[in-house]
Amino acid sequence: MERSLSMELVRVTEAAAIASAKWMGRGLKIEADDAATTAMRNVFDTVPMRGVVVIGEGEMDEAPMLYIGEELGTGQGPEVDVAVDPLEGTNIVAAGGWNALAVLAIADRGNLLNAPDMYMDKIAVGPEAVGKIDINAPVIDNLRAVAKAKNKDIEDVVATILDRPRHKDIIDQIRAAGARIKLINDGDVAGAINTAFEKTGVDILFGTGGAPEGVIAAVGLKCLGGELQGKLMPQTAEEAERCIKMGLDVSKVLKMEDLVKGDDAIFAATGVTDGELLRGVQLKGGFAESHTLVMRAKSGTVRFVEGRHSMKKKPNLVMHD
Ligand code: VTB
Ligand code: MG
Ligand code: MG
Repeated sequence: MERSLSMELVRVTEAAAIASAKWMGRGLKIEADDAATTAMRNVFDTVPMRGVVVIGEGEMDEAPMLYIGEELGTGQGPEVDVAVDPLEGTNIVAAGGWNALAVLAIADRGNLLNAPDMYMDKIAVGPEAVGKIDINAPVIDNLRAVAKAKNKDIEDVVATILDRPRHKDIIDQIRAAGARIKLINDGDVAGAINTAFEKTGVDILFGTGGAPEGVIAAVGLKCLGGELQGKLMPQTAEEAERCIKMGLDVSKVLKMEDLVKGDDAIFAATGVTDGELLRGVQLKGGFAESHTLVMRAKSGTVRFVEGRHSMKKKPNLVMHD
């Protein structure tokens, strides 16, 4: 995989973020999602790669673009698997909340887990606590492990978790252990990635979110030397059947190597709304500013790219109706 692909992929998430940011706070999550998806799709066509979507917006008959199996790129260059979430946090943008991202990940062909669109139980940490967590262990053991790895008291640890009734039990256990919590309304990709950055103040992610988001976050954490463990959580007999058909054993813990094989992988995320790690898109009139995190697992390079986009020269970036 060419390293110059990283910069090409920044252009992809930037376009998606800018297009969806104009919908911030307007209460229209479908419009925000469509804008991100269309913009992402358009820029992908200019990227020199032979990509196939393995995690996308749905099956061919349910999504007009970025569907699973869709080919992306110019048709020249490396053969890669592509995982996209053009707008990770449609509700966040609709409400003008925190941590919405335009995000994607690529890896050598065949190396990304083709995660079905269902729930995944997750636990994620940054590099200090790698090898010290276990999704099957009690919550308090994982909190203790992270505290020790980061040279903190358990009372100093901040766990992040989606604010959902299904998480009551985990939340109670975190509280009983004396650790602190950052409840998030949506966006557990950002939640997972944030655990690898000191400045976010987040140490560990717990809880059940989307399985596709789990794979994307795992690529990000691979680039950062962090760790995510997941367990597929089929909710219906049909979903359980789907796992069996795909050869996925739901009793098995999915480790980093199961989620993304090898280390030839790239992760890119542009902030749509402001977050602890990335600022959201700023629309300044004549130009837009974007903030992107782009990383390559092979080299371990982590870059923050600030973009300034001229609306005069590239009016298509933000199409006001
Ligand atoms: C999850 C989570 C995402 O939506 O998919 C969530 O992984 C949906 O969960 O980050 P619920 O069914 O509980 O609403 C996000 O938060 C945003 O796409
Ligand atoms: Mg999405
Ligand atoms: Mg999502």
